[in-house]
Amino acid sequence: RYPALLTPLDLGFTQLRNRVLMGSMHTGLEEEKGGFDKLAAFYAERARGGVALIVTGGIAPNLRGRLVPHGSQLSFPWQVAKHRKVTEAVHAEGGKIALQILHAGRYAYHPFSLAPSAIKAPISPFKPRAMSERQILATIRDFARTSELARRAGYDGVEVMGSEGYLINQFICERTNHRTDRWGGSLENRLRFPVEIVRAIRERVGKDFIIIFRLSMLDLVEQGSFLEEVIALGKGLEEVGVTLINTGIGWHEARIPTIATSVPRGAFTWVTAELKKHLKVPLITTNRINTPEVAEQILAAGEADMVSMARPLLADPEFVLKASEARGDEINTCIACNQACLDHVFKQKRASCLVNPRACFETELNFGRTPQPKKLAVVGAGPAGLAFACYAAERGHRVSLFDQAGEIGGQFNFAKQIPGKEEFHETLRYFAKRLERCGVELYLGQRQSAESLLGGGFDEIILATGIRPRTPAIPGIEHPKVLSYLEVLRDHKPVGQKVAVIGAGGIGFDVAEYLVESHGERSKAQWLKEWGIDTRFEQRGGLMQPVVVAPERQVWLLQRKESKVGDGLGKTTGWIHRAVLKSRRVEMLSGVQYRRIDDEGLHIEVGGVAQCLPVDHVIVCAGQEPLRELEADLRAAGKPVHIIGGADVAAELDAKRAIRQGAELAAII
Ligand code: FMN
Repeated sequence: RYPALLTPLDLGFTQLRNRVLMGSMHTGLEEEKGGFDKLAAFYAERARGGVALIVTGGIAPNLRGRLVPHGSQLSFPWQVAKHRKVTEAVHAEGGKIALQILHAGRYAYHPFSLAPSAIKAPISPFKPRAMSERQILATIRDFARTSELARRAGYDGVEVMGSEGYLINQFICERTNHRTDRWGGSLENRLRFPVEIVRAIRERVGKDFIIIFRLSMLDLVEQGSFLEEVIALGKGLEEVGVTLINTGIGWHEARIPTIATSVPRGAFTWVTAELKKHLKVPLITTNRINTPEVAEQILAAGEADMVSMARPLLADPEFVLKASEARGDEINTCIACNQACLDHVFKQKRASCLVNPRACFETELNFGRTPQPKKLAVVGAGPAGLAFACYAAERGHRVSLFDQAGEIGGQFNFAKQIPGKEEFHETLRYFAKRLERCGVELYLGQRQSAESLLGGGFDEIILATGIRPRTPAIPGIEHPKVLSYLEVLRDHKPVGQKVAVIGAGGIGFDVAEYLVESHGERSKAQWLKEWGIDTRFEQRGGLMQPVVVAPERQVWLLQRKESKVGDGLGKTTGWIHRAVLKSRRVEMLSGVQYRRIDDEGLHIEVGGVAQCLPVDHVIVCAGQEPLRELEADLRAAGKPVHIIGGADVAAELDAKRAIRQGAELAAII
């Protein structure tokens, strides 16, 4: 099926069973009490699903290298036992696992951070201290000691985190390395730290232990590396015995998206492909590789020797197994939303996955067969209803799923039309296939009444009926130029050239992007140009002037709140949405008072100043109300009713909450 993907990789002293590496992900379990038992279950499930080599989330080699004060560290023999739980669980499933060693350098979120030079990172409030020669040598020894302990804990190797702007990356680039001793200045001096780390590790662990180096091949920051410097580092690492080189794209402080859903699939594999021309060790490529087809294409084209998939293995632990059994259409595809993974980790919460709420909850959220099969009706086939219906049917319940629309998906059907959110199509494909496989009886295009439901002989009824957009009380709100977002995204009503969007939450942003972006197919090359990524390797760090794109319309995005527009968006993606709208010259205003809507346009007041926006249309994205009309009659008839998804809490449309709530109810019903 996928011959390149499923071919083993011979590393000389050991073999990998295929070309899939599970990319490093810090999950938050590393620091939780009892978290390593949960981590063991999490990784074991991925090993069982066929991935060849797993890389753990970043673990610090010493105290000052921790990302956060209570961050995970492996430096002492007494810390080995808990790691052994993880390695044994993975080996029992026929997998391999490497420990990632990550020293945060100036990205550390505590006042004891160290870096090559005392230059504060734009994304941290703490200024680091410049490392002394003694501290540098001690840190190199710490990497070697952690590697030795990793070996003792049963790991098959380590990955040295040399990218994304962390300590090692800070030594490599002039941006952050202003030293004048033998660790700074010339290229040879700047590369000394990474090379000496790998040399020290190799000396300590012997020949038959995997050492991966995650190398920043495209920094995407000013004063980043040139291609020649990246190649020189790769060659230096080869000389001291690195086994595999993994790709890193973009420092955390870069202002270019590298993993968000709007990043095209496999957008950066050309970078690894360029390195392949110059290096001998096997190379791993990464970022937004989320289907077996994309992975196969990259490997078959010889762009890399392995592919790394991080989030796609949160979404579906059986990714490789399904691909190898020609069940690719059953894969729960990563939509790169970051809402439950990266956004959680940044808020110090346990990572999970929007499309797979079991991720990192393998010991807690389980769906065993029910001893008491029930006849269940689910009303509404949006995210909450779909998740509930599938899990409940898989547990052995008899489930009928109703929706008045002619297709499943609810609000996902509107999200999928937003430029850059096309991945939602995959979630709908996945659920359609899963419904079919688990035997849910699906009834589309018919509206259910309480009577029809009561007459159906159901034991319990689950209302996942979603929401209705809220209409704010503004004089003139009934004017024909006012449209709800559903009239735009669902009914495709024509929209004029000048548009005001009322409400700057997630939907307001989506609608604004929908209005300013063109809707044709956007090529990868075009995307790279729009973000100013130099694919010719002529510029430092891969940066060049972005190509400016003319917006399709003139749009104002307005909110009543005084806070910055977009403040409530996802931590790791909100800035991208703001940057896109800014580049499309969308006027974003907060603290807006709406006065009236008439033939002239939308009359508003901002900071005491009245003005009229001369718009053709006003699109309302001002929140929503739960739809649960059926509840009262069903309850009055004594029927057990459960309410999930937007019908339960409508404040912000939240697919993560909806799917999780559907799953959790299905686990106990
Ligand atoms: N990369 C690291 O090198 N070390 C980490 O500790 C790490 N933690 C991550 C935690 C989460 C929740 C996520 C989503 C990503 C993390 N990454 C980390 C980045 C991933 O390894 C990977 O580069 C990124 O997710 C893009 O690949 P993907 O599209 O396959 O997910």
